[in-house]
Amino acid sequence: MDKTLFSDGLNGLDTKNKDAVTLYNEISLLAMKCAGDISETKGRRNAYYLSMEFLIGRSFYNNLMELGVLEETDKFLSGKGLDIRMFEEIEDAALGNGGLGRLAACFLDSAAGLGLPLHGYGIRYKYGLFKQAFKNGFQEELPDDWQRFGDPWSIRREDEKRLIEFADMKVYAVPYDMPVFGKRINRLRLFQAEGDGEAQKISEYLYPADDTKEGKILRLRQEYFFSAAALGELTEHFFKQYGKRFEKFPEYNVIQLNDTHPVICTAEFIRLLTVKYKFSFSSALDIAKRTFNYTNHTILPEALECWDEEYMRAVLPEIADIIIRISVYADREFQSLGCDKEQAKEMAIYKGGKFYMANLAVYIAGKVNGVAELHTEILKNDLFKTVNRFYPEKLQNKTNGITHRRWLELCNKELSELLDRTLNNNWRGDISRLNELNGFNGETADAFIEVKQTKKRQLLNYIKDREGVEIPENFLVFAQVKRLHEYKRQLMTAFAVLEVYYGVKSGKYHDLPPCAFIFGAKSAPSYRRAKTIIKFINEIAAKINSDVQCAERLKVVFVQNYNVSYAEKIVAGTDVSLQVSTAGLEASGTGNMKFMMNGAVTCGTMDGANIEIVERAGKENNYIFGATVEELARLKAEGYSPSEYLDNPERCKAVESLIDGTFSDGGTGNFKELYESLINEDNYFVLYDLESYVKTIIQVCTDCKDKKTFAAKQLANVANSAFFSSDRTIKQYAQDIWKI
Ligand code: 26W
Repeated sequence: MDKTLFSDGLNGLDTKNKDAVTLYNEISLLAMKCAGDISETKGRRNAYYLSMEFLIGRSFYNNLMELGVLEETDKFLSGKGLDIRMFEEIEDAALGNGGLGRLAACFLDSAAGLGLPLHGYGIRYKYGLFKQAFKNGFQEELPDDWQRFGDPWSIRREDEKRLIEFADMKVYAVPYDMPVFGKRINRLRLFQAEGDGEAQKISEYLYPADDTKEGKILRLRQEYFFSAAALGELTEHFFKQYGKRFEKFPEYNVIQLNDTHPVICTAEFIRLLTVKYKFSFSSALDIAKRTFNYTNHTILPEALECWDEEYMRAVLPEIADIIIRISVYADREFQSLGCDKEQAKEMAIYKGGKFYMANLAVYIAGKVNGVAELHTEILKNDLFKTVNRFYPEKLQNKTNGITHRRWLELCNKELSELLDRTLNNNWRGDISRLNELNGFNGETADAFIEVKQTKKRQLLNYIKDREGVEIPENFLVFAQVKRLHEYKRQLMTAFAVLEVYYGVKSGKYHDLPPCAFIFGAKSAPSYRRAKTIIKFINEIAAKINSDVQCAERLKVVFVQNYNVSYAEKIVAGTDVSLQVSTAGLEASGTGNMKFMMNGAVTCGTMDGANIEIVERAGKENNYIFGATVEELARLKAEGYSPSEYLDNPERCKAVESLIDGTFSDGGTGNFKELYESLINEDNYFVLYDLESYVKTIIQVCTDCKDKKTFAAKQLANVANSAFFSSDRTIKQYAQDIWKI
């Protein structure tokens, strides 16, 4: 980074009567010019992260921070009477849905920060995840035209475009390079589809509505489009440098498949080696097995992809044939290992006219990892138990992490500066040194309380501006922010809040300190129950916030268009992080780690990474409740009848509020449908865990009255959060899987 060139350029900037967008582009382009090129990659092994989603968020502040010029830019602008926060109107690049996509972005940031060569390959969607607005409490989806203000942080590489062929169309994959700044500069290469009519649709929308045949086919095209483009260029670059000796390809390239979405590229790789470079099928297969690794992110059956052969043949007949050939090889291999028919069937890649992409991934991948200890145990003992039996060296854990640059240094400058003063060490360069905060003293706790109050004030002011809901800053702030899905149990929180509300009104919780519940979540457009839960929570918020009897006691707000930038404010200003998924269903969670690093205690179930968070920060510094995986297994075996758990009047009143006319679902009948799903199924054990959830919330409120003791709990979470930096995760991938 040529800082002199940047300073000269910055000070030479004429800011008079220029709007935020113009200044945004001028400063960003100046930074891009001064940053220099992608770091050298030749002559050594590079890792490549193939993902359908990269939830980058807003690049401006993060990139200027990484380039070491954020402070200077801030000062320059305020010197001109301008506020650097004016760029908050610039859209996030929301090229992802949630956890899996944000993890990919954190990984690229950490690899660059650590000076490791990890590059991303993905799709440059014209429209990212929809913008959410509420209308009468219902979610509305609006197009997210994230490039509206330009995209100064990408460079179009017209000369490197490549033709991707389907049976029924050809399309150009045009690369756009986003540099990833850190100790070295890595590259996120996103492909844009260009060609006639239908072709450019391939990169138009993230996650096309997959509840139609066209949607499914389009999704399949997307998966092949970007991953074939990636493999096309990686094999071509290798050939140019090392000729046909592709048995050496794995020495220079290691490829991580982020879930099953890019797994089709393993077949494309074999197609290239056999058709273009004339390798035998078996040697191409062998090289593939030494190149690819696979990360699983969910055990939910509906998220494990499988493709109808009919769909695959319609657009990629050669690939279909190759996958079938791989399946034959795999089956033969299973037999040679002594698998019985049943076991071979369980691992089969192609059966019954369907392609099981997770089985293809697990067969080809040298290493397969889960994303938290519990998740990996479930993979080993359940989802992939037969694979684990016959390929014991394949499965391993890599607990997720989050980049502490964005999720602490950038979003919480005040806490970062407190850590600078208190630790007086290079924690920013080596995050593991956060643990020297353990054994902190009283004055640190006081300073921390100060910082937490500042961040809460900023957050509540932001919410007041954006949502029109006023929350006094003496309120204890709970937050549950994540994708809306039944297994994450936002509905259980809604009932718990209602029980607290009824308890405040009845006087049962007369000495409860004032508390606020912040929700943030988007529902998939086609997910009816999730949208109903959003409406229900908005109804509850409207009722509680307008009840004068509770004005100084209880507030609820559902923030609109929750995204990465909103998350940066919420994780910093929140006291209590709600992580209440049904045990065994949240593979890891990563929001939980962001809250922990910013000094929130976790109120949660023993699920995903919550278990490791509590292990490291101490059970006594967090609030654990709810059934464990083992308990739920027993309950399922015995038989679970949800209505048995409506024995308590407040609980009953809270749940019945869905159908007793307390709230309106706009005449859709959705509240009744939701109620019946609870009474008859309750697949996520909401009614089972609700009692202990309410008890735990009350316990948190009781404890927070002793400010010092509560602050000590929060600080203990900060002090023990280094493990959850993605720097640690990336170091483990680099050592155990990528060998870079
Ligand atoms: C059907 C709901 C659903 C849809 C998509 C579940 C999962 C998905 C994705 C395929 C996978 C995903 O986003 N999983 C999330 O990945 C995060 C990063 O590893 C984890 O922290 C989350 O626990 C996991 O749900």
